[in-house]
Parts: sequence; structure tokens; C-alpha cells
Amino acid sequence: MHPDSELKTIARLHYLTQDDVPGMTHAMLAEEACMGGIKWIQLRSKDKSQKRWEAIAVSVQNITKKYGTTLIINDNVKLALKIRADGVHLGKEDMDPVEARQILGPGFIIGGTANTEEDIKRLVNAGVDYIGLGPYRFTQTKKNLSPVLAKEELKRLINIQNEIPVILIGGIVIHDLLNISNLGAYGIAVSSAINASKNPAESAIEFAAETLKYFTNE
Ligand code: TZP
Ligand code: MG
Repeated sequence: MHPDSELKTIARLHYLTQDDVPGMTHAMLAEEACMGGIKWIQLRSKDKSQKRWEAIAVSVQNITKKYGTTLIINDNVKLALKIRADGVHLGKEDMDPVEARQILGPGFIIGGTANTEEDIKRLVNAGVDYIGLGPYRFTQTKKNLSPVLAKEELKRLINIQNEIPVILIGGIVIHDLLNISNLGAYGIAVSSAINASKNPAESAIEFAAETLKYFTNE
């Protein structure tokens, strides 16, 4: 674990924005989530020029600053550094977290994606601040999704180390929270269950409340 890790609080509920939500910009999605009590937003936008990506990120950061919400940028270390976001989330195709740490220094949060035991060990050695593990269920939100992990395998992977918090991801719906907390996960990451719901603001409130119920900070 990085020596500064204890200074960085990792939220139990991570909310991911999404492109192409009808009638909603990333900033609008972020604001509904913040109003619903979500304290951690990952900007997840794909296939953008740096210029467009930065404009979106700044518009989301205006919201997260207003609400005191943590802002994580997906994929893009350079952008996170430029706008001074709180951190980055790096998938297996993205920059190596070791290199990201060299660029960002100790103060930024770095999260990494894992689907296997090998991924987890690599991320722990790299000194990430949290691990996103999945997929918990099939989801259309991510292209080239890795195979869904069986519950027993998730439990094994969550518990092979207890240094770095493990956040489950992939198709998670509100009724999954009890099972996920029973597997030993630290928390959850959710996108479409909020973004595609009839009332995203209400779903955000519901997820925030249920997360408090099942994932405690004692
Ligand atoms: N990584 C694994 S599944 C996923 C990512 C980014 C998508 C999460 O979104 P949803 O809509 O909650 O499945
Ligand atoms: Mg990525």
C-alpha cells in the first residue's frame, strides 16, 4: 500500500457517468448523482478528442467541486493531472499504474481493473488505492467485457488480500448489495442501474441509502 493511501478515503459507492444517455450530459448526470448523496463520481467517456474530453471533465468538475464529491477520470492520466481531478481509473489496456503513479505522485487516487488473481497481485504490487473487480453480471455498458465471474470465484478473489479495497462492478442492481457485501467486497461501482433508470435522481438516492445499510465504515 502506498504510504499516503490512508489519507485517501475510498467511497463504498462509485458512480460512473456514461455517454449517450438521452437528454443528459455528463455534467447533468453528475449533478443528479451528487444531489442523491453519491460522494464518488467516475467520469467515463469514450472516443473523445482531448479537447472535447477536457471540456466534459471540467463541466463535471464544476459540479463535483460544488458538492465536495471525489472525481475520478477514467483512462486518461494526462487529463486527470491537467485539471487536478482526484484520481484516475485504469483498465488493463490503459497506462500501467506504476507509470501513472510516477506521473501523478502520491496525492492522486489510482484505481485499477482486475478480472483475475494475477491482475489483483499486479495491482497490489503497483500500489493502487483500490481495485475494481468484475464483471459481477453481464452488462452492455462495457465493450469487450471479460467473462462474468462466478460468485465463489469473486469471493476467493476478494479475499486473497486485505490491503487494498475491492469494489465490485458490472451490471450491479440495487438487489445485489446484500449478496455483494456477503462476498466481502468493500463496495460497488454502478453505471446503468442509475443512468438507465426511469428516475436517475431517485435511483441515486436509493443506491446511496442501500450502500450505507450494507457497507459500513466501522
Ligand atoms: N467494467 C466492468 S463492467 C463495467 C466496467 C466499466 C460497466 C459498469 O457499468 P454497469 O452499467 O453498472 O454494468
Ligand atoms: Mg479504461
